[in-house]
Amino acid sequence: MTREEAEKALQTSSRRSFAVAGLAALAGAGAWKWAGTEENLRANLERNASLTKGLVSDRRLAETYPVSMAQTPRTNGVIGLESDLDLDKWRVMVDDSKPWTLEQIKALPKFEMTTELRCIEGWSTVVRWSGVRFRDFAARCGVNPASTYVSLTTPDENYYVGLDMASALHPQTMLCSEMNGEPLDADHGAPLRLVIPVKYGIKNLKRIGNIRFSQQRPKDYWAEEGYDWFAGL
Ligand SMILES: Nc1nc2c(c(=O)[nH]1)N[C@H]1C(S)=C(S)[C@@H](COP(=O)(O)O)O[C@H]1N2
Ligand SMILES: [Mo]
Repeated sequence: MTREEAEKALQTSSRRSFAVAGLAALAGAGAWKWAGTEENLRANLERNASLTKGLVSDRRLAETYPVSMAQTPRTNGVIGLESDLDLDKWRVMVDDSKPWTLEQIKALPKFEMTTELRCIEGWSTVVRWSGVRFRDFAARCGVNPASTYVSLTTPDENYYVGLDMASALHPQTMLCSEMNGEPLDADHGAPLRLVIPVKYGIKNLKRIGNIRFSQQRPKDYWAEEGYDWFAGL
């Protein structure tokens, strides 16, 4: 499968399976109490992820390392981090209408991994990351069934990345709140950042403010400067 074919297959499949999941979700009570329907959605999300061998798949995991190798990466890139942040008022806004607190996100199943943060400028650092899988979060977001992309931005929208759905739902893509066992500091993206080891550092957006699901390829800060939109490894 070429990347183009894989992307097309993914889009068709996402639309179909999200539609099924969406209907199931409507039958349920609220986004928070999906119990049965959440299972369906998760199965659908996983089917999508495994369809995308040509792009990114569950079988193509980024390498993991022993925790003992973890180090603190340099602070690289502070676009969208310039203003002070009131952690008590901070929320992740989903599709401009559904706010999540850090506590709500951290109540999802905990996920930890030790992977390399790779900057496109040529350095990399092994880091222990803790938080939750993005797919677990997405499964509870009441996602528009037709969505094929995800956009993430800082609260001020000065830094923004776009992801294809398969990469967003990859099992190692996470909403990260801790680095090497400590809550993230401001420079590394407190209180919540994206960690996506199948992509270069540029996609690992710090200080998440907005998450939007869409059918159009979202704008992407570094793609606009000429870097590959996928920025995959
Ligand atoms: N908000 C925001 N996130 C960002 C950046 C940025 O400038 N602003 N730079 C990216 C780049 S290029 C890299 S390599 C990583 C670096 O993460 P670190 O500072 O935790 O090492 O953050 C990414 N996330
Ligand atoms: Mo980077």
